[in-house]
Amino acid sequence: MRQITVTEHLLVHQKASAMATGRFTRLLNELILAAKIISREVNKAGLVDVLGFTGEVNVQGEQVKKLDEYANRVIIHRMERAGVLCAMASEENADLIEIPAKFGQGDYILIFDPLDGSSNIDVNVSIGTIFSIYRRKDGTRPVVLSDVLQKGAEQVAAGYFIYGSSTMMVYTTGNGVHGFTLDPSVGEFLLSHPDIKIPEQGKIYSINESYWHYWDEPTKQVVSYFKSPENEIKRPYSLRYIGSLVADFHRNLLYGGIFMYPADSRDPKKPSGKLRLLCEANPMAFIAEQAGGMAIDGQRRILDIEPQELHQRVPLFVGSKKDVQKVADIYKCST
Ligand code: AHM
Ligand code: MG
Repeated sequence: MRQITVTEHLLVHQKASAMATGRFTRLLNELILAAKIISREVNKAGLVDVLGFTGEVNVQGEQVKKLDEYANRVIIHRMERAGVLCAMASEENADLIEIPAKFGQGDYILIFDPLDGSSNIDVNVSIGTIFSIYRRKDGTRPVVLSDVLQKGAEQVAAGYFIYGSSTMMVYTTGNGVHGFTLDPSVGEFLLSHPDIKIPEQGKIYSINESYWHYWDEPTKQVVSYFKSPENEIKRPYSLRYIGSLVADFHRNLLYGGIFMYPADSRDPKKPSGKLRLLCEANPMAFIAEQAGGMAIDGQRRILDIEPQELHQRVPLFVGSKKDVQKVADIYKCST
């Protein structure tokens, strides 16, 4: 059977777009190369001295793991030289990352989480890189923060790389969701999951249930619903939680189900939960909707939220349409 590489797939889709200039393909190709480099490093993580903490604390107040820092550096290094970006934002950097004038500028904005699920690095459990791409609205002046704070519905592309039992790339440009698996023997991502559709209703719920005592009543009701033998599917959903958003989301995308990271009262500084709107919730919401699923913060569609700051956190409920709708219904009844 003829194998379709991700580059071929991009070129075919680019031809179908009136705005195609080749610059977007260049952007994604550079990102793919960065991910291949990260994947190589993740795969040999136990062999070389890249595990463990660097001793630094990132902008979120979390310990920075060495591989996180490495992945962040690789992406910034490659992408700032691509000549197609006007700015970047990373989960690991407090401020916007400017593109030095000497490398040339373009109109695209790249937002990313270089290595998501980093608590799993040391124990050989799947982790990933998440990306979200926008186009700036005003190219007549240097880029400012408000150019980057666009709502998720404005994304031109989003996706993730998952470093699991194999390395995969899943992406959307608003034209369905497509998955590619890295064939290490040829070093190419090959189309393995064309036009992914998430089942309308799942059998899996994914949440860190140890925070039960920090949730409000509607959130407890939501989780009780999925555990109940009297729910719509007449049996308890299976609980599956890896603690890597990319891996939990990817499994639910293929099998059907719901991922939840609600608000909780553990830390008064993070009343909206843990996940970040720009680099985690928005890209996953775009992919979920393109696959026929849904993503909300409890009441609102994630993609309609107007961001106020770069590292804004948001409650996230994402996955199969009927399951996410159920959450919306429960929250609605309780307000
Ligand atoms: P990270 O970007 O620092 O790795 O944090 C995000 C991760 C997600 O991948 C995952 O869904 C969540 O944190 C798990 O958090 P918790 O340990 O509170 O369940
Ligand atoms: Mg993350």
